[in-house]
Amino acid sequence: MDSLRIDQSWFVSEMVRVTTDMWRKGWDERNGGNVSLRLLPSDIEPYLASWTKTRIWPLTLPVAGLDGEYFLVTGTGAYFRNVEREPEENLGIIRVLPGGSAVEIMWGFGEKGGPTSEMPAHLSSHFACQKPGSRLKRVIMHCHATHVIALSYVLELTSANITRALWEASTECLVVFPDGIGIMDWMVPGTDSIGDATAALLAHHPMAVWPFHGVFATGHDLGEAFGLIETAEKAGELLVKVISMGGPRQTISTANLVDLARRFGVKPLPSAMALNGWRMAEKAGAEKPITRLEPALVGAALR
Ligand code: 2HA
Ligand code: ZN
Repeated sequence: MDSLRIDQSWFVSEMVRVTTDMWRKGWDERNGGNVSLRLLPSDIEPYLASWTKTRIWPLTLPVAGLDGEYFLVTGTGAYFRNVEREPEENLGIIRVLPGGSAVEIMWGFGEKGGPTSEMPAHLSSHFACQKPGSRLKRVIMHCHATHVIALSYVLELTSANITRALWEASTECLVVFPDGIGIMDWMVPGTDSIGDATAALLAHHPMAVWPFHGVFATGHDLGEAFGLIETAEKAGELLVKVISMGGPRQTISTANLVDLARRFGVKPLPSAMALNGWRMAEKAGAEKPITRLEPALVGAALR
């Protein structure tokens, strides 16, 4: 009998499809973006016996509470454009080792590769999203959704304001993400601290924005996480166009949002409902310079 082909499993096929779609959307240039999908014992059981050559990959941020869990993850430096052609080079399956300070690479990532550089944000978020008694959110998805990033340069950066702006930009948004979108300050990617901050936001919102960088979404499956980003990004594109046409002259009102929530039986994020519309950020003036590095600081950073 032929051995089971893991590249034909539902999880590798679905991951290939979603990363390819993300690349076609223009959300994942070069090695931008990363996705992780939690695998269940029933998913991996048929393949366990074939994974004989495994490698250890240390993690910078030990994650407690995920011992023994398996994840299908995009690779560090992997180009989403290449996933379809070479899944075994660009994707891999890891198992979290006891204590969470390293993972075991079971399959994939080519000869020497490993999981995404954003592993701290992925594993911390998987841990933060598992809530006893509720269906497991198996997916964390990061990408560079163009219009949402563009908006982070002009909107006032609070979770309530970004949420409200996107809710007003397209009628379906409040129904698709009633718990809103979280936002944090700009931080260096790939670090343990951005991982902690992301996980803290994703415990309360299905999506989070990294200003001037991209978005993180959660989902029970890959399609749900993709759909969330697709919806936010569509609203983001509309809002960029509306702002470019001189700003809205009319919009979806608070009363309209209340009616929507009632009709679809959702409880919208109270802080976003409490706003009277949304705001652009203050223009950076002399007192509030945008980040401008002093020559001495640049020198110190490069030494
Ligand atoms: O994996 O998108 O944030 C490349 C990135 C880092
Ligand atoms: Zn990124």
